[in-house]
Amino acid sequence: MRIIVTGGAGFIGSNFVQYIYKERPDWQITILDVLTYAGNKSNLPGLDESRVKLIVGNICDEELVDSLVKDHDAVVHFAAESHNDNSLDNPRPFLDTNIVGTYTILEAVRKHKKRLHHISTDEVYGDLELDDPAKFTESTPYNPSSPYSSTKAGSDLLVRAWVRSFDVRATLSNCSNNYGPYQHVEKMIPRQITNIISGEKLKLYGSGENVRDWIHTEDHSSAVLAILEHGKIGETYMIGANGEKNNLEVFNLILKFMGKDTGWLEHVNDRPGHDMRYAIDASKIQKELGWTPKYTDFEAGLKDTIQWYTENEDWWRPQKEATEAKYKELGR
Ligand code: NAD
Ligand code: TDX
Repeated sequence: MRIIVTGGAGFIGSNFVQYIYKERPDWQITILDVLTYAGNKSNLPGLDESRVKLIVGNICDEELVDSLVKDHDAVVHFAAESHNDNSLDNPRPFLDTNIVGTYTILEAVRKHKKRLHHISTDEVYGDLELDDPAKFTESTPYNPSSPYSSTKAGSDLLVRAWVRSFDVRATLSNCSNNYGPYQHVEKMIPRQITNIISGEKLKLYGSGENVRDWIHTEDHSSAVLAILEHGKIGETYMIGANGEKNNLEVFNLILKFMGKDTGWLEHVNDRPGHDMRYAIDASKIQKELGWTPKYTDFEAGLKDTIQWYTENEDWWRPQKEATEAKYKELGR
């Protein structure tokens, strides 16, 4: 099997590359990544170049994408602009990468009749009320809130249309919030951990009652592999690990595990249009593909993540100043 992993130098894509490298030793992996601020070669340590190749290039580059897809069996498409706060500040790159980039990949897999798995997010469904008994399922109507989630929704709809109109062999997955090592310091959990290490306060948006459904990134990777190998063409699979927690709970855990009191917590301006709650019903992938998450103890996973950021300051320190300067401009 020869696969292309787009966005394979980002947080989740690089975890997937490492996972496949370990779990499928006979596969050849080509990473296509333009190395934006979020892509980092050092997310990919210890890989043998005879099995993993990094092509630095843009998924919107039709010629490049076409030439790579021609020589591979499947594309696993992680590449995206992925941060809501950035999309609220400057939506344009989200339209280019998430919409035009996905279109470019679809046209190449259509032409060369290759398998595609498209990575998406639970945010395409909008948000739930705190007391809503229902969770997101594969049939929840799309209702995205931000430029980020609306471009991800648009990319999902393109994939579905290419399946129906052109018989493209594609599957989709919509996963909840990931955490773990190598996540960019702009995202909630790494931002707070690295703030404490830097002597800065934690920055909580609004009241902190917003709920996210946390999953360890390696569980996301194992689910994607299950879909790639056993998923039914044209189907969507929700990926989640029953990890609902409100933001204040997560902040309090970070404070506790890092030995700080609530004086370290600062309430900052809320994110415009801030989604209240995400929650995933993952029963379809569990029943149909037999997938189950391995990292079900969130507190243990969070402790490991704190330890990783504590021990890998060389990795995150170069991103930190520019990230916080951007937040300062946004008042968050
Ligand atoms: P990330 O921002 O850490 O990584 C994105 C990667 O894509 C980077 O390496 C970047 O260089 C690359 N990239 C961006 N634009 C590109 C382009 N035009 N051409 C080639 N490469 C490009 O993102 P992530 O958090 O790892 O998310 C990966 C995927 O998973 C995204 O599709 C995202 O929507 C989805 N997702 C993320 C989460 C989460 O919690 N982070 C949850 C569900 C789904
Ligand atoms: O400093 C912060 N303080 C804070 O309270 C940051 C950065 C965030 N937050 C809040 C906003 C959200 O309620 O924490 C929650 C999580 O925020 P993010 O890490 O920015 O994630 P979110 O907006 O939920 O989106 C994430 O999950 C779905 C990923 O970034 C997306 O790529 C994925 O699609």
